Amino acid sequence: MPADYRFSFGPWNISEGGDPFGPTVRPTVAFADKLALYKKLGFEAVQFHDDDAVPDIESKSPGQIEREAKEMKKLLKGEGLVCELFAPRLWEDPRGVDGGFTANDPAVRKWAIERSKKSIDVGHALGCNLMVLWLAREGTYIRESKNSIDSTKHLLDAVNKILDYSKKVIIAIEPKPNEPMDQAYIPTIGHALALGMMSKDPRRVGGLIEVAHSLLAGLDPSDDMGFALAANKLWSVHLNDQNGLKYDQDKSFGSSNLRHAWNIIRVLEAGGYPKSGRYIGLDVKAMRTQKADVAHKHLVNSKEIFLALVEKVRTWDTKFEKQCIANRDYEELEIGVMRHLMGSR
Ligand code: GLO
Ligand code: MG
Repeated sequence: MPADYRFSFGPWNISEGGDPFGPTVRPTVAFADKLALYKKLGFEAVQFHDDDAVPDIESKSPGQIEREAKEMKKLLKGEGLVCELFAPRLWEDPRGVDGGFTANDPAVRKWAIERSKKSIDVGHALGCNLMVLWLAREGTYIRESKNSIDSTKHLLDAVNKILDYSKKVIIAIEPKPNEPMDQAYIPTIGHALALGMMSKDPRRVGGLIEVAHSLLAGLDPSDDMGFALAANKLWSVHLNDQNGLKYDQDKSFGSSNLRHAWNIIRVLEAGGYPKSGRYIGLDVKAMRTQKADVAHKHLVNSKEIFLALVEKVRTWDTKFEKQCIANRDYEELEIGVMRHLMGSR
């Protein structure tokens, strides 16, 4: 088994199974019990929402936030874990109903930036500098409700204020084209990196690419990752899968698109991702049908598929590939890939 990748997931990936059409179907797993599962399942790092680390963060003073985050760091240490990244969960607060950074109400925009600063305090107390901005509600249900020029400027302003607040923080923007909004303002990695380039410190803004989000945008996730790797901006990934253009499914990695998954690993290997020390993050959901005692299989299964495909990439006959390319015989190349993946020859 290739040992040079490190894996992480977020506590929200062990969930109660509720969906928009039905209530929860599994009991809540206490945060401490989730932490205890990480190492057992073969994961080394935790992805945090700010209020995973400090519940009810809005009602707490800066001193209390820091104390609680430091307590969480001790818990992590006790489990032999680290914090990979942290994210401000703006989308659950009633004030963020129509977005935070791009809200029409200036008081809400101010709140979103203040909340992001609290997140940074939490992240730093957890010993982490990598902040993820998944811009959940920064978009529109109908185009007429906001102005895309102003919204882009508001997003830029937020990024700049975050960069000003901490000289240590680095931001990975996680693009997604839709859901919960009809249209998001930062739908692709191209938009995310362009926003970073417009910021006051482009060196500190990069991206996190989620497979399902690229697929929902009609793009190839491995090419998206290649684009970010070429710019040295792939700072984390959310591996999962998606069966076509529908709601965001967060299926186990490789379970719908094995060929996509193989190409993702090819590009991560070619781009030196394992050597960068960055994590392979998962963002996967258990099926709602899964019983509570086996509602973590999607995590280990995703990791198993990932590692099996690393093996496949590393045992791929690159001489054969070069020869096919030289002959411009892509039919031969394709059947070679399929045989290798199927183990049929
Ligand atoms: C939802 C996103 C979400 C984020 C997470 C980190 O579609 O993928 O899960 O990755 O909240 O900010
Ligand atoms: Mg994600």
